[in-house]
Amino acid sequence: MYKSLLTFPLWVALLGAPVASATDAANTEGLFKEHCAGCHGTTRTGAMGPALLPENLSRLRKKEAIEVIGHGRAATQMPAFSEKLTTAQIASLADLIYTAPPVSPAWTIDDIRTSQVIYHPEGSLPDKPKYQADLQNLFIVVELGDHSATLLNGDTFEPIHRFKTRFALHGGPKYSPDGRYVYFASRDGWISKYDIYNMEFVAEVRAAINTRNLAVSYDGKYAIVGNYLPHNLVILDTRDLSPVKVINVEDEAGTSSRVSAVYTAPPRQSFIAALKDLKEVWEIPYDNNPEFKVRRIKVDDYLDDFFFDPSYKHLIGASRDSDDGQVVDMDAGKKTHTVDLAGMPHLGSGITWEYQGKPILATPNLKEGQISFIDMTTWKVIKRIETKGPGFFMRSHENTPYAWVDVFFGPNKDLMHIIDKRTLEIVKTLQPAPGKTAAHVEFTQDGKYALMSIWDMDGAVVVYDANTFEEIKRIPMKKPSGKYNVFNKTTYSRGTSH
Ligand code: DHE
Repeated sequence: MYKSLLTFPLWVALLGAPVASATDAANTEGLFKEHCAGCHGTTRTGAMGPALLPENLSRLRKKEAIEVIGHGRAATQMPAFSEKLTTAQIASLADLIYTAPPVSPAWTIDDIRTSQVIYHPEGSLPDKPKYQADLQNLFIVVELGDHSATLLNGDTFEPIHRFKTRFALHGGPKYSPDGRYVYFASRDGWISKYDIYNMEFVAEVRAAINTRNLAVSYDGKYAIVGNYLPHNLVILDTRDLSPVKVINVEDEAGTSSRVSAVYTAPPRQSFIAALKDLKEVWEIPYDNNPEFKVRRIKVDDYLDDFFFDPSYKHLIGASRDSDDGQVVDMDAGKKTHTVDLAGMPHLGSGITWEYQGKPILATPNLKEGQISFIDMTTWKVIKRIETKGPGFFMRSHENTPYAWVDVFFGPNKDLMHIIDKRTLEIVKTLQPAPGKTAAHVEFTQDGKYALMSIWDMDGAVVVYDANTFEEIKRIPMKKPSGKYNVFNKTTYSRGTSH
C-alpha cells in the first residue's frame, strides 16, 4: 500500500493529469534518444529491440509498458530503468511510445532489401533431414513466453529442437508445399524462413513496420505479407525472401487502407486480402499475372475477419462493428448474401464439416459465449449454442466426430469444450490446468490425438486421445500459443486454419 503511494497513478490523481508542454515533449524525446533509440531505432521503428509505435503496441497495455521500462523484460535484452529514471520520466516515455509520430514512418522496397539476411543460400544445405521422424506428422509449436518455437515429433510427442524466433510472432506460420520450410511472421514485420530438415533459419527480411499475417502461394513460389504499417502488401520470392513487388493498398481516389488479413486460395491460384479501411476485397492471381495486377471486388462493409468455403468460391467476411456477415461470390465478384452474425464472430478461426448431408461452418465469437453454425448452401444460421465464455480458436479433423473450442476470455478461460459434430451439442468440458488459459487445439495427421496449449509461462502442450478425451502426455512449454501440423496444413484440412 505504502509503495503504491509513490507510484505514478497516485501522483497523477493528486496533481491532476500533467499538461504536456513543448519542453516536456523535447525532454522526453531527449530521454528516448539517450536510453531507447540505440535498440528501438531513432524513429521507433525497431532495430535490435521491437518497434515502439502505437500499432506495434496494440497487445501491450500502457501499465505493462511502464512496468517493462522500469523493471525490464525477462528472457530479452530489455534492461530495467527504475534506477536511472524517475517514475515521471518513465511515464512520459510510455506516453511517447503510445503517441503516433507526426509523420508516419516509411518502409520502402529499398528498406526491405537492405534488411534481408541470407544465412544459407538456396541449395547449400543438405536435402536429407538430420533426424528420423515422419516428416508429415511434425508440429511447429510457437512459444510466445520467451519468443521461441519447438519442432515436435507428432508420433512420439518428443521435442526434436527448440529455437529462438523473432519477437512477438503472430498468426499461423505457413509451410512450403512439401513441408520442408516454414515461414514465420512477427508483428514487427520480420519474415523468417526456417529449414525444418536442417533446423536452421535460411533467410530473413523485414517486410514492414507492422504486419498482420503472411500467406504462401499454392505452388510455393511466393509469400505475401499483409500490413498495417505501411498500408501495403509485399510479395516475396520464397527462395531467399527477396522482395518482388510492393503493392500500395489504396482505392482509385488514393485513400489508403490497412490490410486485415491475406490468405492463399489454392484452387484459384491467387491471394485474397480483406481490407480494414476500404470496402473492397482484393484478389491477386499469381499464375499468369507477372505484374501481380489486383482484381478489386466492392463489398458492403469493411472486413476485419474472413473465411472461405472449401471450394474457395465464397468468402464469408465480418466487420467487428456490424451485426451481419457478408457472403461474397468470388467468381461473380459481388456480395450475394447476408449472414446473421452478431457480436464479434472469429471467422478466421471457423471450421467446416458435413452435417446432415450439407456443408456447415462453425465459428466462435470474441465477444459472446456462443458458437454459430451456418448452413453454407443457404447461408442461414441453423443453430447457436451457449458456451462458458467467448472463444478464440475452434478446431477439428476429418477423422474425428468432435470439434474443440476454447473459452479464451473471462473467468472460465481454463475450460475447453468438446462439441459433437453430429448433434452440434457440447458433450464434454475439460479443465486441464485450473486457473490457466486452455486454448488452441491442433490434431495429429491421423486425427487420433488432439494437442492443446496451456497458455502460461509455466505452461504445457497437453496431448489428448481425441476419442476418449484421456490425457496422454504433458510437454512443458513457455506460453505455447499455436501449433501447426505439417500434413493438416499442407493438405488444407477442413478442421484447421489455412
Ligand atoms: Fe490473432 C491468427 C487477427 C489477437 C493469436 N489472428 C490470426 C489471424 C488474424 C488474426 C487475421 C490469421 C492470420 C494467419 O494465421 O495467417 N489476432 C487478430 C486480431 O485482429 C486480434 C484480435 C487483435 C490484434 O492485436 O491483432 C488478434 N491473436 C491475437 C492475440 O491476442 C493472440 C491470442 C496472441 C498473440 O499472438 O498476440 C493471437 N492469432 C493468434 C494465433 C493465430 C492467430 C495463435 C494462428 C492461429 C492458427 O491456428 O492458425
